[in-house]
Amino acid sequence: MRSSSLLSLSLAATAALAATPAQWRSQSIYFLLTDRFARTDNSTTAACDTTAAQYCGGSWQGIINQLDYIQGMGFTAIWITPVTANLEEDTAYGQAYHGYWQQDIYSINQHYGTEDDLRALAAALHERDMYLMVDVVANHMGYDGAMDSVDYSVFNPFNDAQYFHSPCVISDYDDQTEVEQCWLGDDEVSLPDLDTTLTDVQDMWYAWVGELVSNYSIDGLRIDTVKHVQEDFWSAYNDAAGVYCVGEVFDGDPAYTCPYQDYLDGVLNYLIYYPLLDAFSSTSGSISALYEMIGTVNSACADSTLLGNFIDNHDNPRFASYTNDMSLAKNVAAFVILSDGIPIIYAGQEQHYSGGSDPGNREATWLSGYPTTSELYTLIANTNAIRTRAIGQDEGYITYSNSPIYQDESTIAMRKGTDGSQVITVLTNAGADGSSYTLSLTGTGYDAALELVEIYSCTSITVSSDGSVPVPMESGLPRVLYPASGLEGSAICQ
Ligand code: ABC
Ligand code: CA
Repeated sequence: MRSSSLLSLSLAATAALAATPAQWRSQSIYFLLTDRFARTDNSTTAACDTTAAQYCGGSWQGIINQLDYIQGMGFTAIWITPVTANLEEDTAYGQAYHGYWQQDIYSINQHYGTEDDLRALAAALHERDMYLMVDVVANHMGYDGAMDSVDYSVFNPFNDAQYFHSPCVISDYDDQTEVEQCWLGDDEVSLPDLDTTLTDVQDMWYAWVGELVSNYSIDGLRIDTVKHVQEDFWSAYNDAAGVYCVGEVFDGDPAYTCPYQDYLDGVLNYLIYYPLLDAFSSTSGSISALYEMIGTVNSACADSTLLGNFIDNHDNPRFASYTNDMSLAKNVAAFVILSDGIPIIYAGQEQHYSGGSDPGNREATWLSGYPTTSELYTLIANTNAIRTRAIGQDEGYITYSNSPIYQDESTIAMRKGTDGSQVITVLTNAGADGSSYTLSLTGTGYDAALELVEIYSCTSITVSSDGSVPVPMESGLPRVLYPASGLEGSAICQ
């Protein structure tokens, strides 16, 4: 007994990368629904009808099998959906294939594999120096049936009504008391809302989260439904987890969302999400609103470099459902990766998936056959590569506040990184029909006569004697500049 617990302790110590906020800042995350990314049998043809909302057979072992595909895009971490055991019924909204309808927090969801498979996933990631982020839910459990019909005895450990708020529906999202104390879901699938102000409930969650992290060598957590639990619950939860936590506060208002960063290491960047979507989902989107929000987030949030950036996720229609213009998809992906914060790309985004609202946005990735040559796969790989290069060469890159240096009706340029090795990103919503012209860009901080490389086209550019940079714009494509000397010895444009 004694020696085996010592053994597992030492195994955990070598396996876990013990990831702090500072360590996560420089990561790049690939987000996937375990049920929808890859199957144990490596099938690329197994049917998966998103509308049917049933388990499609994705597994933890399947993820292990496809780590080359993920790492090949330059990702250093994955975020997987919740791992706890969920309700088993086929509800009015289908099965709990997404994992957010938990009933037993001490058992894992066997549809995805065994406990050993989950441990093997952590180990396989760590072997590649990659991190594992797991999604966790503390706000609620899940039940197939109406709010007033819940049989609380099915829950483990919260097996009695005393652990929950009395049933009521969140009807007014401006009423924070309702948002915290009433229930998500509806009378088809109710989400019994835990009374997270009770010491008993808090103690169970804090103990549970610490055990989960150490049992499975988890490096970070994505926390669900953060705005539905009182703020002061979260500091102790984050502490008990002992790893970087990024919370989901589904709200685009910095005044509402930023304060949660005083209780959790980071939050998902719903602040940038809305203006980013607007700016690039059409050729008439507002660049200035995006430009402005960059500054607002910088001053309103405690640390913009610990936010989680995204344009696609499983709750919102995919970017490509708004526009099929590939150049716009490239620009928006470049923004997600090269602005402040930790990039998060959602599985299928690299194959230009275009599913609409939940459940349409949860396509099975395997149906594409994991091609590594598609346009966005390559664009994402190149963009992660330049970010990783800058992080490696410039100690100040990752904490440098991304600074917008130029805007016009269709263009935004941003600078990130300290003098001499800054990355300049020039994005446009001109679209694929956009004209070819040379943008004379000032304010980059580059010295006159410096040799630069535009990393997507591998074009050499020389900074003019007056310090301006002639940026060749073409067909609405994004442009990323880096000093040529900084690329020597790398795989970028050599
Ligand atoms: C199921 C079915 C769906 C069906 C639905 C009624 O029931 O699958 O087909 O339409 C899980 C599953 C879902 C499932 C739900 C409910 O459970 O994944 O498939 O839907 O059973 C998280 C997760 C999400 C998860 C849950 C629940 C929570 O990411 O995948 O869903 O564990 C709210 C929550 C947020 C939650 C999201 C889905 O709902 O706050 O935590 N996500 C407003 C509100 C937000 C609200 C949002 C969407 O609407 O303020 O709080 O999110 O309903 C901006 C504002 C925002 C505003 C938006 C619309 O506009 O700034 O505040 O958001 O301008
Ligand atoms: Ca709640």
